[in-house]
Amino acid sequence: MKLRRWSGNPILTPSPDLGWEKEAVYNPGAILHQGKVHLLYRAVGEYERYSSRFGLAVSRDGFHFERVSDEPVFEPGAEYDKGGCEDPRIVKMEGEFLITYAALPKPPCEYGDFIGTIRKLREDPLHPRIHVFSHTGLLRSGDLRSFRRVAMITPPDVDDRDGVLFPEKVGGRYLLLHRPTEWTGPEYGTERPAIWLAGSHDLVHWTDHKLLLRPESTWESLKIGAGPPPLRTPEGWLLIYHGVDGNFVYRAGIALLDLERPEEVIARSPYPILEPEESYEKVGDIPNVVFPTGAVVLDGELFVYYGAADKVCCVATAPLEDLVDFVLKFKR
Ligand code: M1P
Repeated sequence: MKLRRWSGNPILTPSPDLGWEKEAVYNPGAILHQGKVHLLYRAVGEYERYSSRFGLAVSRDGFHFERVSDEPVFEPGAEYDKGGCEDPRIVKMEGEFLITYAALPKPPCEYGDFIGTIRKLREDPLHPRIHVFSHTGLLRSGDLRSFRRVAMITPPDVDDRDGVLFPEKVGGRYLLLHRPTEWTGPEYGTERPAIWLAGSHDLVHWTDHKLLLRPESTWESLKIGAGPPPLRTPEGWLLIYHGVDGNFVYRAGIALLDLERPEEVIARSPYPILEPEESYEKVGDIPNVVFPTGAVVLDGELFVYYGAADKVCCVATAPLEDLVDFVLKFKR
């Protein structure tokens, strides 16, 4: 089973009038709030530093979005995110929004020539990428327009992004999915960067790290990372994630986790549910990328929001029940 792209994709493209987002808008967090889908999107205004910030757009139907402001709603500022703020994921707990994001202590330009790499990738999609060091940061917000930094919540010495909170406590603890790049090798039980699960009582101190999913199929052989926050369904937590293959193609996969014991994987599809096919997914700043980061359910239909080719925001949908039935075909 595949997600169905909206025929009107992309839903958000860079605005040439807004200097801070004129080059790329992608990898958006999503949540339903006051009857509207809110998209907190990553924005890039120039390629020299390639530093990202967040903008906000809203929609009543999940397809047609309008920007809330001409200004970014959140920008780099702390020691641990002064190089950039990327790939937000949103949950609402105890009456407040909690946002995890990739926090860059140094901007991408300090790791290499980003604009040069983008130019070369247009000719050769296998051209080596620039790897940028990041942590997972946590924000609180009451309205998604103003934010308060809580902490950096992954270990300071580890490159660790794709930090994603569960939308509710499980077994009395907050739960976090994350992807520590260096936790590979026989002592970690995974040869490639994988999705780990951790628990916390205060959202700041995270312990009990467990390997949850490691790359298995060829299409995810290089690394995997969590996508939108897991969705509660009667059958289990539905987790959409991204997988990267040896040719740097990014696809979306799906798994189902036990509701009370999410460290137990009930089912996992060996097939991706979305892969780059359309020109806006194949050609952009980074070619061949679909990168899901947000999901909402409207009248039983799952809307998955994703970044395409690190350039634009898109949406693809599926009946939630059908997706659960699909993944249950691949029980563990
Ligand atoms: O360029 C594609 C993606 O590459 C990285 O993804 P991952 O989380 O797998 O390391 C990130 O830089 C992501 O933002 C980007 O879309």
